Amino acid sequence: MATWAIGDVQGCLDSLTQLLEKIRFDDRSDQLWLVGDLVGRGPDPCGVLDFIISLQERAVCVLGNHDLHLLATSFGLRQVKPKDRLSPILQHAKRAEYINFLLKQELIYYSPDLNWVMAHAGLYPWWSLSENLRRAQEVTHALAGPDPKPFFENMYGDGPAQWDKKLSGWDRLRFITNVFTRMRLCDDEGRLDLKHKGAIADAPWRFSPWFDFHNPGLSDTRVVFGHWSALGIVEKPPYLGLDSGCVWGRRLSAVHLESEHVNIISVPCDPNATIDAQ
Ligand SMILES: [Mn+2]
Repeated sequence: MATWAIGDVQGCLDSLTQLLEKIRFDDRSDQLWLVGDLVGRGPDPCGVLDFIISLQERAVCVLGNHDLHLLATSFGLRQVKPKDRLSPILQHAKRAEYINFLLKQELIYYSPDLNWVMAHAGLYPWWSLSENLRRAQEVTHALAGPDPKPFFENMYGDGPAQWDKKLSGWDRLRFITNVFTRMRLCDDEGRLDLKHKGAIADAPWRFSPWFDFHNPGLSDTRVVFGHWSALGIVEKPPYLGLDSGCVWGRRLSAVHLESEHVNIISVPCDPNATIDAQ
């Protein structure tokens, strides 16, 4: 059996299918890790969700910002923008199945056996692995609880910018959610910049990628993440960024997690698949 992690799919079912053929994914024995943003701006979000749901325990997902945006929209808290191809899900007869599936997914997944951990945007460098896992659980409980709507009513916002262990209530859950699903840059006091999406060279003064800050609390665990398509593949041990811009017509990438050395396998993607790219 093999375990493969796959970058941000964003509703690009054709690219996912081609990549799984290329890596000879066996849905009877292999396991698939998906770094989040399963849906978003690509053409077939329902097809992607149908496939992942069909894999049952052979697929492991973490939620990305686009997945959370879909959930907020499903609770009537946001309008669907044309560039977000979410209407096919919201208008589908299986809408409830899709939404309930996403509400049960985690923000972080950790395999002690493989010694890999996965989060959509990354891990907060000032939290140990166990602190990252515990804090992600706080959000998971809010999503999986009897009434997730208040979480989504309070989810949007860039503040608080800095962690304080005394943070409580929605501010605390919003900071945690921003770390795991939106973070790209931090400063050396742990403040987040959630505006910048582009190249590292253009980052605001004093801010650097979160993976540039050494985290002694990770020990030798490796981290796979997505979310930052402008960078393409990031290989900075113990960190591996897998968002190679599939939805922008670049590539969809996979990595075999049991291998000691990182060996990226990818397929080219359709530059006409997204509305923005047309
Ligand atoms: Mn994202």
